[in-house]
Amino acid sequence: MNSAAFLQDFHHVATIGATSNNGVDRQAATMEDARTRSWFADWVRDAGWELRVDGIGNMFGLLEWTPGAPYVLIGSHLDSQPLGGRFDGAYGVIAAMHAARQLDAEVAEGSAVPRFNLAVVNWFNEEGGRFAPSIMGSSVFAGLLPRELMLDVKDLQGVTVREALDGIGYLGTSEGPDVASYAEIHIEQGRILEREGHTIGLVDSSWYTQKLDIEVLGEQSHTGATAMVDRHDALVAASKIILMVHDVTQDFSDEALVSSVGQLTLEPNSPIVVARRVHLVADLRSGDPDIVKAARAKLIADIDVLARAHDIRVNVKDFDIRPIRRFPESGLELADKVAAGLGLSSRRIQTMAGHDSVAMNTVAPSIMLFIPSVDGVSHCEREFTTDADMVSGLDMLTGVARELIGG
Ligand code: HGY
Ligand code: MN
Ligand code: MN
Ligand code: MN
Repeated sequence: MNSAAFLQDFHHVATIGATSNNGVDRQAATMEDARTRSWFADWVRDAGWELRVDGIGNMFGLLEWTPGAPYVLIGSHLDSQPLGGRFDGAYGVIAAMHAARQLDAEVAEGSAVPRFNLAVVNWFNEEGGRFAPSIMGSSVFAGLLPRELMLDVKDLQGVTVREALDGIGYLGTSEGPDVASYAEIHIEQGRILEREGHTIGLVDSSWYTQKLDIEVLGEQSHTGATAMVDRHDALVAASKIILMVHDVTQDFSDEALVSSVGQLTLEPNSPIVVARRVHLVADLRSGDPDIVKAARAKLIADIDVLARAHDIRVNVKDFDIRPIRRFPESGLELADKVAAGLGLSSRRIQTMAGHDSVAMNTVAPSIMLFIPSVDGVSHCEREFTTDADMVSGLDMLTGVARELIGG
């Protein structure tokens, strides 16, 4: 395995869309995303693999060893959050490319012809920062989200997914490969592996998550001339709702429920105008679906009381509901064996963050692997993972993919 070439590629891609604080800003279908996409496309073509782009901008590099056989698919996503980290997603794509290059060389030298072919993937819009929901490209590929509807999703400037993908030349027409199984490696984005001193996480399940799309409608007026009794200030009401979303976690045991409002838009957003409209997105997640449902019910009831008290309207819509998904035991046992063979300390772990593997696991047996995040931080420029752990993860992914292709 040429880990130096892998690290060189990783640190090169980290310069694309780099921010001044060691992060990256490569939101889906922006020019920065387009630059990593052309890097991926050139690399795949130079490797002599077939490049395909499907109808929602997912990019595949296909290695066909056994004509007509389905593909083991390995990869992740190159798009990032605004002011995001260099590792989230990109690590998994570049590790998949180098794992595939290694296996391609082994097949070329070896005698055994693999049972399955191999493909690498860069999923479109896993992050959902610009176009919601997240995990969009893999969910369309898995048939969980309708492509036509997703192509009409707009960003805050009113640009649609279709226009943005077409604008960067990645609104493809090909079909993705027929998938036999899927494997993905990703940073943990939490602090369990680091705290316990493990190198590899074997993801056995994902948390129940849902978003609430909240629209607060008050009355626009002059911040100077309007008497306080006459104001219907959407931003004051929205501020109380943001605190409700945070405080509802205290109704449950420590860390059983996590919730935040991460996105807020304000109209008209002028210093001397009382706000007319505020749009919020709340993100609720738990390992127990009943906890999310109970928290949601309490929020809806409390928001209703607040709206009456402030004589304003609040519209709440359920959005992006994801059930708990369990990964197959056979994949966990396979990964366990590979980790042991490599002498890498591993443990089973749940993921609170969403991943493309969670969508893929609905259509093909999937294996999701983690490597440690320093301080457990992610979705921020301070995100960090050591070269040593990245190389261990690359060895791990290569070992798992070698088993899955069945040479
Ligand atoms: O949805 C997620 O949790 C992922 O980070 N995009
Ligand atoms: Mn990710
Ligand atoms: Mn992410
Ligand atoms: Mn005036």
